[in-house]
Amino acid sequence: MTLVTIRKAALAAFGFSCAIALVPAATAQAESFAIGDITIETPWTRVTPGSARVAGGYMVITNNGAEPDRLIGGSVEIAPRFEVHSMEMVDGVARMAEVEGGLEIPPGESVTLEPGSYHAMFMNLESPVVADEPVSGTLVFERAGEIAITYAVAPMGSPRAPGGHAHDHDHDHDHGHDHDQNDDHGHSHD
Ligand SMILES: [Cu+2]
Repeated sequence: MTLVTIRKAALAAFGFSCAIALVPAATAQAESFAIGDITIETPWTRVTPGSARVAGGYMVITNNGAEPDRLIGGSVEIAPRFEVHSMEMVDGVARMAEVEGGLEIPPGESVTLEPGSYHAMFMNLESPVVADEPVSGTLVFERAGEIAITYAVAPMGSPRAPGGHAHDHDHDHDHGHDHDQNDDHGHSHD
């Protein structure tokens, strides 16, 4: 009887290690990422015209912890500079600006980065965003630290993540400024 018990235990251990070994393959195409108390869902960007100098990065960031955290930086493989921007209407004109001190992610809450709102901005693109070529990068959080993520690629000008992610807020994005579609929205970054 003792022998049988041991063999069962050995089988259980074998099964367990197999399950662990499968995890990397299963998550290779995942659209969500996590580090510490932070989860990042569905990072996405958009195909850019060949002449584009910037591209936007969008995602939903959730803080599952009890303390506030901040998105304070990041990087992407296709551009030397990564910024976190806000966008708001000022006297009928859309203005965007770098979020000073990082974008706060309050405990227990989610912050959505999306066209027309907060977004990551890839500055001074060295290569365009191309369909079906996900963009690798990192995000840096004040508390949770640095995490590697991958942005899925939506069509040029798409208002939402590829794959029909139901996030269809009814913002008025058609306010005539050129951030969403064009390559240079008047920033004077060098
Ligand atoms: Cu921007």
